[in-house]
Amino acid sequence: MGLESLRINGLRLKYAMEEMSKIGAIAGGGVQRLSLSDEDKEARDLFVHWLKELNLDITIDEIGNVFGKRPGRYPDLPPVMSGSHLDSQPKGGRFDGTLGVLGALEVFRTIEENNIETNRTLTIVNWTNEEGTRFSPVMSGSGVWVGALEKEWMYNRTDTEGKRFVNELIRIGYRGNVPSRSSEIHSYFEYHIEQGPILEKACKTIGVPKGIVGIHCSDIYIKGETNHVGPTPMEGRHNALCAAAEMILKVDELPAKMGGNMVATSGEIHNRPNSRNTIPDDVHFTIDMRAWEDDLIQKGFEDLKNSFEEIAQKRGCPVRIEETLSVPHAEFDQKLVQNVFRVSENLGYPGQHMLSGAVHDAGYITQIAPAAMIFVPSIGGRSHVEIEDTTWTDCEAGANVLLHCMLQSASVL
Ligand code: HGY
Ligand code: MN
Ligand code: MN
Repeated sequence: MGLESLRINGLRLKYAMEEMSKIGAIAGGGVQRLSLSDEDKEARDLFVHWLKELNLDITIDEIGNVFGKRPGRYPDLPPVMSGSHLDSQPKGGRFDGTLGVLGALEVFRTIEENNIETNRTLTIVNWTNEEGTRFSPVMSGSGVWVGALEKEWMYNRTDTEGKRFVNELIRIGYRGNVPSRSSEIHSYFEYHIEQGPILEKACKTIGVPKGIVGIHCSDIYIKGETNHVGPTPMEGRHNALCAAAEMILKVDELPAKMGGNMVATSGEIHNRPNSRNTIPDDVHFTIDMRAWEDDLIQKGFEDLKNSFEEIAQKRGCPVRIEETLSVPHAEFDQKLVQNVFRVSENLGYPGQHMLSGAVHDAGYITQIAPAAMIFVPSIGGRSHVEIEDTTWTDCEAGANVLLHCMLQSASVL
């Protein structure tokens, strides 16, 4: 059988997805596997079990990234890598990240059962804490691996209960002893659901992003003065939650003011003492800004800082602004992007060039190696929600594209 006619096993991929979806399953049909939780550990254990079945050479690094290697004919050549993440959003979907890990696993299973020897080594990876919801920031496993984030800084990040990242990593048994430092790789492919409406609207099967938007995350802390809500006159109050409310509206209004393709969101807020009859004096909220144009993000952030200072002064509520993450937009390797598009069309799947508005570990990988992504449609353009869905036919199509992209790259000497 020529390699051109090789296809992955769609049913086996569906079965693996369904097995993984049982871990952290929630009532609405989605999953909740927050990074370094018991559910994350269980998902990792199942992944490692599947890697062992394939006799892969498994390593776990100091930040918990899990790698499985299938040696090629020339093991000294830099490998071809693929993977994504098994952690999820709170009340998240079954496909985000998991499809990229188990899609790559299905590619490895297909290659193994057909006894295919590749020139280059193939590596599969599950990156730690891609979602960055329990421990910010996003993409911390790949960020440390490429050297964009400091390992010690990440170790000391805490969740809302004050638990440290490193302690939770040790608790679930995934602080490995291999240094988390990138090694040379030939090419990286990440398979993922689109998470937006473009492919469905265009009736296309495979999305081929040319890159990923830049992201800027910050944490805002406001101090007010607490008091009883009844006897305290309205005049002279320092209500930290009211200051936050005004600031959050500035965030929502920012993209229209800045133009370009910017989006800006405040998605998380902590209000203390959070009592209906006490004036709030301590508020922490987050900002997530994204745009293809990096300077737009910077200008937007300066604009917000000015407005926040004005609001803080007016309300007598001092504000502290902490920049948590700033990652410039990432451009994928043009040759690999063209390969993904060509492979899709050759397999009979209509392709669509696009941009990624979600961030992915592949963005960090562009800092050290050629990378590209493969998207499949999200039903209704819904993601980070329990009803996130993609048809099994599309899941199979994307995995076939991944298979042939990896085989092609792994044959290059
Ligand atoms: O935030 C993101 O775009 C990703 O889902 N972590
Ligand atoms: Mn993802
Ligand atoms: Mn996500």
